[in-house]
Amino acid sequence: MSDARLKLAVQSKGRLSEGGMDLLKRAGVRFAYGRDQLHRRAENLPLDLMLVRDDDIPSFVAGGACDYGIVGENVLYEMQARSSRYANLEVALPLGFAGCTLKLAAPKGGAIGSVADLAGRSVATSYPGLTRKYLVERGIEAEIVEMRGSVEVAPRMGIADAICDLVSSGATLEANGLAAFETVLESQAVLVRRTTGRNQDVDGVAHTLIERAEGVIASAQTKYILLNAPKDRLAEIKALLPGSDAPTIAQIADRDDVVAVHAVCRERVFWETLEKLRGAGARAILVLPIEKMMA
Ligand code: PRT
Ligand code: ZN
Repeated sequence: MSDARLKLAVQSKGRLSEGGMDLLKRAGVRFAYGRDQLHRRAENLPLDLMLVRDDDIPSFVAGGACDYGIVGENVLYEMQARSSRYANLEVALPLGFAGCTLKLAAPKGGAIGSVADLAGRSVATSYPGLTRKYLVERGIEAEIVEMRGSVEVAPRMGIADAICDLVSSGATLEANGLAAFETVLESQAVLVRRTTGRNQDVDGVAHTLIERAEGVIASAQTKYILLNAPKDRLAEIKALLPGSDAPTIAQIADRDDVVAVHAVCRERVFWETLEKLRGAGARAILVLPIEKMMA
């Protein structure tokens, strides 16, 4: 056994840190209690965290200071759009949290309502690489005004005609009288690594972590459904179970007309689904969370 330890870069504070730490915790990683602001050492896996600003993560991984990193696709692809230094990075696993969208937006009811309207105009953004690439690919010549933050105030302050910024709920756009008219990128948190030059032993640790993370992500949206179904409507009920391939059908003591159905559902189970199941004659419907999964 080698003594190689996986160095994983995680955002120290912000939208990615909580989701990242939560995922690691649910993947069974325990950290030693420590005062160190920059490093955390896992107790039960050869894994060390480096707690840094999210914008530094692509360069730490690309340059080899860290082996893997958790970063938003927005930051990863922005860095790649800006410089070939980041061409050696790849997504090892999409992590399913910190979802957001990079969108073009302009003042509501104004002159700009489509990408074509941006010709000869200016766009304020913290994502100059992605914004420029998007416009160039569509043959639009517009001026890019780079801002570090508060991009949403740019049109009101006369700094730019439109903006290209991250949106999640849309409340920030709304509050600033802006309307989105185009999606530049759909983003979520991802695990990144170098395409080449990785250490095999470190990759072994990463493999364990990735398999566990896959289980955590899958089990978060997978549910176990139990219900009683009238035998003569079984086909109808089976068809209503979201993302389930082969439910278990079991006898119920002293009942010839009703069977018990147990199914693993790999899609979200909404109240509407339960209402439809009941409408099809299902009774005693239970939806249970799944704690861990391994195929
Ligand atoms: O200090 P450090 O540089 O590490 O942190 P940071 O301030 O750069 O990052 P942080 O924590 O704000 O965001 C980290 C990552 O979270 C981003 O790179 C995205 O991948 C992801 N993410 C998810 C978001 C949002 N959702 C989001 N809503 N990042 C920013 N926002 C902004 C958005 O631009 C808007 O201004 O939040 C504001 C509120 O959004 P609405 O639409 O809900 O109003
Ligand atoms: Zn940042």
